[in-house]
Amino acid sequence: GWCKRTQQIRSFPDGFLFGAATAAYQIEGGWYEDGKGLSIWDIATHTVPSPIKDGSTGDVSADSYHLYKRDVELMKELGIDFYRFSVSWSRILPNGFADKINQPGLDYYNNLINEMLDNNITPFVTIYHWDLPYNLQKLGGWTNPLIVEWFRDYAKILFDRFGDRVKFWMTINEPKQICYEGYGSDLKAPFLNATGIAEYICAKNILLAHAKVYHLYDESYRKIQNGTIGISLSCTWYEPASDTSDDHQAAVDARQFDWGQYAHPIFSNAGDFPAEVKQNIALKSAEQSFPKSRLPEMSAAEVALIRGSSDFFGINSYTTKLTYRDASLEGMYPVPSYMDDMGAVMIKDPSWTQAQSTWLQEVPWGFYKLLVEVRNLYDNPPVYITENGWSTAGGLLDEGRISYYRSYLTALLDALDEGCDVKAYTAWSLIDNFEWKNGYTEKFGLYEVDFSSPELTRRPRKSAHIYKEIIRSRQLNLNYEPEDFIHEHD
Ligand code: PNW
Repeated sequence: GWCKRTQQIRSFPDGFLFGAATAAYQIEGGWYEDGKGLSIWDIATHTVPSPIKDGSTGDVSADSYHLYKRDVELMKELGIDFYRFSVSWSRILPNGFADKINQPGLDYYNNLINEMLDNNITPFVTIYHWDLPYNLQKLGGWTNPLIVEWFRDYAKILFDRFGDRVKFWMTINEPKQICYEGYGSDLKAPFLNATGIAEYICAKNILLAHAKVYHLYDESYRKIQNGTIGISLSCTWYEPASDTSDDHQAAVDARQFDWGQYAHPIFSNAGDFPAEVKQNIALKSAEQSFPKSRLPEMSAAEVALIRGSSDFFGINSYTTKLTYRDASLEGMYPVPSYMDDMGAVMIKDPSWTQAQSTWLQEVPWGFYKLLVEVRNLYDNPPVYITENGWSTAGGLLDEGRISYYRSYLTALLDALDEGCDVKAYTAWSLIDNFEWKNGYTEKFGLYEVDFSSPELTRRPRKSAHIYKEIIRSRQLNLNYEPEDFIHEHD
């Protein structure tokens, strides 16, 4: 079981890496500059009426397209080992296809990478973080199997142009959010909302696209460029709401639908979609008179292509949900649907500390259980925590974020003590940014961005001082107080 250590100072192992992350659409701005093409998020934020909570856009955001040198100053000040950022596909390939490469787009990322390297910050590049070229969405986006080739063509250009200096690659950020939130619901662009069908087609295409790019790197670039490449999955911990076997099975199903759907094909020995996912969807499909399962099958060759196609397990983890089975909820979800297929109900525990984001609560023991479960299910793969963070409404004195980072890093240290092979930790996010449908109403930054100032001024929050000391000392000291911060900002 999980038991929070009371030790006040604990050390991270030698070689453990600390970083911070962002994503292109959330920080760059420069949405229509220097030949960039439109992405699905440019289209979404310019739709009338706006689907975004505060009606905002990423047109300018933190303007990292122009202020990247300032961003690198922040990285240096924090002392992070690496910075995880994403490349905007349509900045490199305005039409999505590899026929026309946009030189100013290449220049931007070359300048950013070189500036980081000059300051001893290791670049960690996410190839795809949700901003699909609109031109490809018109052709169905991630539901069109041809995207496997389009994505491979795009990734090849990044390896060719940046791979001499970039040694850490992530193919795709959070397939579940892309497929379920974007295609199975209207939570993310392109708001397709075709649940029970589209998210499963997307899932298979994403796994194949990821695997093709992994093998491209493995076969044609690794020898020369000597880097490492993997994928990141968003992993929520689902805790049974009671001790009944029904609720235990509901929690297993929720985990398998949420992240097992992507992790099992890549990280398990058997490969393919997990049994729970295949069985649930096949059963429901039959009941609903579909001639075959709505979950696309994988051929033996596809299973083999995907299995083992990641050098590390990238985990984005934020929170935990209670899970139960309720047979009387028959008719609660649309049919067919992803939620109905899963057959579990997820709720928040009101006693857990709540962030500004409704979905986010502080549950460090859930993070610990998740890491141990990943160790158990997938033979202890090398794990990079590629996102973890806390939202507030704003302000520089962010005690809630400090408590969250400290409790989650404590859970991480406990997992290391249990033999989990966690090699890196990434804070989300370096700076405040465009939080998708919630616009600028939720702040995740270690640094505040003053979006009302023409300079888009960046200022360190108290949590930035705390994180900086953790990185400097390679230790978690629960009693550390940054004196200078308190004098500066009283
Ligand atoms: C991530 N969950 O999404 C995204 O990668 C970021 O772009 C985003 O800004 C950040 O988290 C904060 O929302 C999430 O299931 C996906 O709990 C899933 C979850 C949380 C965040």
